[in-house]
Amino acid sequence: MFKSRHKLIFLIALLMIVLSAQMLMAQDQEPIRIAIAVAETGNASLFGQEQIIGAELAAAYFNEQGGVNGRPIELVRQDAATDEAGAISAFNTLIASDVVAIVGPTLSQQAFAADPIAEEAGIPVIAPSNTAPGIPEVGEFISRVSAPVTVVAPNAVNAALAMDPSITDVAVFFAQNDAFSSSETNVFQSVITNAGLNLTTVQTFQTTDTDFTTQITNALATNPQLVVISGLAVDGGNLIRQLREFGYTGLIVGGNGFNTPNIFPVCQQFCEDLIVAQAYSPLNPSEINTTFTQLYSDSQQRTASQFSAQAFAAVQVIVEALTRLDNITPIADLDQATLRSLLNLSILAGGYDTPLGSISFTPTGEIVQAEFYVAQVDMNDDGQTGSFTLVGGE
Ligand code: 1QQ
Repeated sequence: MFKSRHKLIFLIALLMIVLSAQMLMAQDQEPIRIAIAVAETGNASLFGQEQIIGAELAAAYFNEQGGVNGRPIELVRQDAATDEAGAISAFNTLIASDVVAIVGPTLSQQAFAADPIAEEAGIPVIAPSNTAPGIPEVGEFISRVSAPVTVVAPNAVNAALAMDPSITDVAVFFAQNDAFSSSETNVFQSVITNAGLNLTTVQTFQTTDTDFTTQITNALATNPQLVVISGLAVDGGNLIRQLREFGYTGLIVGGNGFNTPNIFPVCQQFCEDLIVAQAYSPLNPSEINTTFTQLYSDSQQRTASQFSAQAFAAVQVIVEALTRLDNITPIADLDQATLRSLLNLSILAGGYDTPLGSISFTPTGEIVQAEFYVAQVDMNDDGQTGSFTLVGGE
């Protein structure tokens, strides 16, 4: 008895020494740098803030799990701002640095300008939120974890029609200076006309607009029972608020630009009942999503959201692809160009259990994802906070 207790204490002590030696080794090693180049300034920072949260939660979590075979990862933040110039400049800085891959930029409009530079330089880019058609096709090094509008957007209109089968007349609004909004509206419009509905008007605006009086007056003159909007968070949120202030009481479908709790303070109580299709649900019961939602709500005191989950998934894909590569070819032995290009192949070859569910990539870098959702906004009495409540899954 006495002997076996000593043995136990000895074994525990030994285990503690081994564990702390491993931790010291991991700390000693040069970190592997992964870039996150999203909108930290400008209007798209309403998305970018959520993306930074997701990426940082992933970096902390995977470091706790041992990083890449014991080597820690380090996130390198480079503000890609809200325009093309910001994304190009961030990408150029990162390409010239020692990062192995880039997660970014936030907007498709920026990606079409910056991704060709990364492609030319041979650095893997994982788009965390670019949903316009044609993004992975920019080149071999470009992939995405954000399912395209062609797959996601139809679910929102279908959910609205299921909620109110008497809808016949639909008005559409879209931001014409934004690549994502222009492609999403095409999807919305074909779903509407294919369903035999009457597309009463198509109103255009700019993502920099703040006053939508003309467009709203035009649209309301056609008596729509459903309004479908493709825009970004600030312009879109203001448009919704003004639609309600002008007396519109029918259903509103918003596109991917409304997929952040940061729209709540913009449209305030008028966000209520907004219908949005989502490529993520906090209710997904997988182990990694349970971990992610817990980490998110502990740090943010609110429910995890799509853009954070997608940024988390992007970092996770890179960490797991690096680990797989390292198991075959020690990455410490590779020069930068070889590492970046083998990492890209490893990214595309893998399957990943992420907060978005099980995902993989087509050879061109398009995400393969199984589960999509539709949510409706439920605002709290403060008119500033609220939540996306699931209305249907697919
Ligand atoms: C795109 C989008 C935006 C709404 C991302 C924030 O989907 O630009 O592709």
